[in-house]
Amino acid sequence: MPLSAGNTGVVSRTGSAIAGVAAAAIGAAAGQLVAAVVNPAAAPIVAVGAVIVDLVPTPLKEWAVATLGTADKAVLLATVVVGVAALAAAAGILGARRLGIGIGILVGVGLIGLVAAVTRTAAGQLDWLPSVVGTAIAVLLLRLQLGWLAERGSSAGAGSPGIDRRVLLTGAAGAVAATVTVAVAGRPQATETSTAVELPTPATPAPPLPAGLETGVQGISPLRTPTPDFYRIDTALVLPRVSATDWKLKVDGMVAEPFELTWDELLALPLIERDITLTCVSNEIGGPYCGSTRWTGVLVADLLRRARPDPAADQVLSSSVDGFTASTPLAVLLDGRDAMIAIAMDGEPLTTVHGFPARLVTPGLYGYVGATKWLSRLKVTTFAADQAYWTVRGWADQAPVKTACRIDTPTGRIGAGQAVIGGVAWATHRGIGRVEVQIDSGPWVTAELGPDVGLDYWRQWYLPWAATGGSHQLAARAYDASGLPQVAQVQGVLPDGATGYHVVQVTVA
Ligand SMILES: Nc1nc2c(c(=O)[nH]1)N[C@H]1C(S)=C(S)[C@@H](COP(=O)(O)O)O[C@H]1N2
Ligand SMILES: [Mo]
Repeated sequence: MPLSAGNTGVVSRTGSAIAGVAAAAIGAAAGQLVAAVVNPAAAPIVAVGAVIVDLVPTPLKEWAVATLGTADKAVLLATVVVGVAALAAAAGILGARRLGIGIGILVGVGLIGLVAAVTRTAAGQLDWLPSVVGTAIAVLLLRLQLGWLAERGSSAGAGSPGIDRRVLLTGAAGAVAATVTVAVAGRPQATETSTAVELPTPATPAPPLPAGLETGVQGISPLRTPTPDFYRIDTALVLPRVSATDWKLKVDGMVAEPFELTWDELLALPLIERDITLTCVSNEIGGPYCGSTRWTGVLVADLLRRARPDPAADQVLSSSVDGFTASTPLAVLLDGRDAMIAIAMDGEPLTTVHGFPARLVTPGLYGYVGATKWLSRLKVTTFAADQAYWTVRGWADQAPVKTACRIDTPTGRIGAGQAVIGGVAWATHRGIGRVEVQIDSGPWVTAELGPDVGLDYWRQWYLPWAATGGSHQLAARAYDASGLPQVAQVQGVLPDGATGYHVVQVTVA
């Protein structure tokens, strides 16, 4: 069997392309398999995707979040897969003329995966292995198949060479490998529950949550967001797996007494339980990236006081095991609010997607400056010395949550007659004082507010409406507890959160 495909008769272009793609697909699947053992984040395709996540310019990223929502990760991975497939097809076609070129392309692709994997912040010692194994297998398979095609080409002479059956079989194997890989890599991770950990009873429990308006107002956001429905935003293509027993929190930087805490030491500290609304700065007016729940954890201020920050410090840079960082003003963490290292949501240990085993939650700040998941370190520092993941990418250093109001219901088409307009409003850490609704160009009418769960929690609201036939425009706006109205002027999410009123169109039949 000729090992070089050079200069041997007619070789089908389709066959060579299939050979290239099949070689890459099986190689990538092998890489994925090795990564499953070594480190899931080191799978070549995933690692390249992660590098792209870090490199995409902020406006493009914003566009992706706004248009694709949380499907942005799947679309990104699909794009990487299509890109690799195109290069692999080229490797097959060019490799049929000169094997070295085909091999060169595959090795180049493998190298990109390898560099992407080993340069991740949280890279492990063996993170090069999945790419190396995958590339080696892809190269061997390409050589083998191009050999088969050349054999067939030379025996067929100048006629139609057809495609060698062995290549078709390899192609089918490649298709299966790719399908299984994509299915396994893309399986929903959001529903996974964390490994069982015991949570002690909080030293200061929260009072029982009052009944929300959801029992009476259909379509309104429930007072407490069920954890499976809680929005998820992060840069992680593969969820960090942190075991509570291995977990450690380092508190250091500009402090007199740096220290480390283990999981057991954390749980031995006084635990607080608080109802807090968390919002993403990428939430457009009326958007879904806002959730409210009961958090259990340890006050960050307790830990900072123990470490004794240098008076010159003005920032706490929190880090995640996956390399994500957030910069929180030190003054905010020490001003008496309930910023905490949270270990539970709605009475249950954090789920993996929400940061198991421990994360930061800072009431009143958008998530990117105060809600680091899979938390591993609090470094006391200055804004002059350190920037965080999103602040180097154009987002603001100071990002208090803006007063906002969302209309949850009605939407689209409704029947004429008695209806209820309802939604939620938040001015986290300032509290909601009033919500007003405007129907068409009528006067602004004050809505009824739902139960008060505190300054850090959103407020449900509703207004009965006798809906008449035709098309109507509904608008809503909120005031914080001090009487300040939300900003009317329409502004996008960059650099510190969107403003403007939520306006919806409804058709009444
Ligand atoms: N490790 C890590 N933590 C993170 C992020 C991230 O990308 N990585 N994103 C932050 C952002 S932008 C938000 S809005 C919140 C969202 O928290 P959730 O996914 O639990 O709702 O997490 C924050 N913590
Ligand atoms: Mo966010």
